Amino acid sequence: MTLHAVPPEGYRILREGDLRDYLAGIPAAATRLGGPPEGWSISEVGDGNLNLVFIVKGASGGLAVKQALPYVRLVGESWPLPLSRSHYEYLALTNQAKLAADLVPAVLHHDERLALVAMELLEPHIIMRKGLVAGTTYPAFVDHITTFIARMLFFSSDLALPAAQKKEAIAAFAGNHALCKITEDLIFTDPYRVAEQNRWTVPWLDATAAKFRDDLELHVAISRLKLKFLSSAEALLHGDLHTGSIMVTARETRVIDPEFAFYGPMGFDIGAIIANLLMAYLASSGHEREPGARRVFEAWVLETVEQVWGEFARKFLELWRGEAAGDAYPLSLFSGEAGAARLEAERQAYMARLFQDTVGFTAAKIIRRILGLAHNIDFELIEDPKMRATCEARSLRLARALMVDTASFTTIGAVTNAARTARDWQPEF
Ligand code: SR1
Ligand code: MG
Repeated sequence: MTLHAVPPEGYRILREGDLRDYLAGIPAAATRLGGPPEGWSISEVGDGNLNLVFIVKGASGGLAVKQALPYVRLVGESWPLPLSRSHYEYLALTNQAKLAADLVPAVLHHDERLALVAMELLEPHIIMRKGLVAGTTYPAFVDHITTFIARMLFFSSDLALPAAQKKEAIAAFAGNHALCKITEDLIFTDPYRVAEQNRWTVPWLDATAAKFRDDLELHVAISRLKLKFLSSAEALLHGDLHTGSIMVTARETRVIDPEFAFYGPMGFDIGAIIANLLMAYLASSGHEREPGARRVFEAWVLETVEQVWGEFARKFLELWRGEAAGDAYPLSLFSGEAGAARLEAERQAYMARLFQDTVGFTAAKIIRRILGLAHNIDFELIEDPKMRATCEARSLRLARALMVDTASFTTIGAVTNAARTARDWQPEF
């Protein structure tokens, strides 16, 4: 198999008519859609930063078709990006389906040459970020997302896999470095220096952005996190696990879009979820119609943050106690009652270290959305720019504390308390 940095022979950007003819020739797709191809409705609905996404509906069912473009959609052809990301997305989806089938979309078809994946159409699911902006709560989310991350991270780690298998798995995703490079630049570097693509809510955040570019404590902290991201191949990550990569209903949760998948530090995925919930919380006052109207939603978000860490840690530890088959922590070194007790203490110490990583990555994921290139609708849809800047400034204040004083946050309750304090803070603009 060849992975292409430039469009290969046979690649073309699909238009709606092309896609109809193409899908008509794929039995699994044509059967799922049903009826004559002329009757299928096809619309391009992609609002993400990188790809085309088509919704196709036929007489008996629907499909979501994702095609990678040879460049970054958000920026245009001046920023080329390998089509091979579609291969890694397919590989990750296949992997996730083995470990958490109910929590990812089912793949019907993959075409390496067209960099295309056809999946089940998730209906009536919506992008979770949109639901959070509207103030909707999702009672099943904690259970689903913590099952997903606990299983994905545990079963791809050295706690579960023999060393040779783990190394083969790292190698299988190692070619996805162009996507990692986006993260290395946009999350771990650009927000802390002058970079052409940075943007923020002007003029209110000008001074804060300048301070962040001069803040050596912050630069040390983000550099340590970047090194961890570059060098710690702990587990197979989703790699972009924000609330725009999660589709929900009141009862269901599906994780989509794993094109940034690679072997990296576990705290990066957990931090992504927590960061995006904290931003939903701190953006919420910018969406309220009258003061206090979203208090119930906000309380739910913070409770969810606490439960995401708590339930993840519980499920991950349960897997470690019951399903460890990897080469890490050989049981022969922990025999007898004393050995078992010492190993259990070590598990708790491991989780404490993972929590510290999670707090740091949480901060990094917040800062990039406010001072970097790619922003999110949690803040962007706040109409009054000064109000938006207020919510963003509160988030930056929280994120700086989480990143620089990470060691003082030893519990998730300390993080949510700091978020509450940040919400009450009034920046002086
Ligand atoms: C240029 S891509 C910008 C962002 O979009 C993706 O969703 C990732 O978060 C990436 O950093
Ligand atoms: Mg995406």
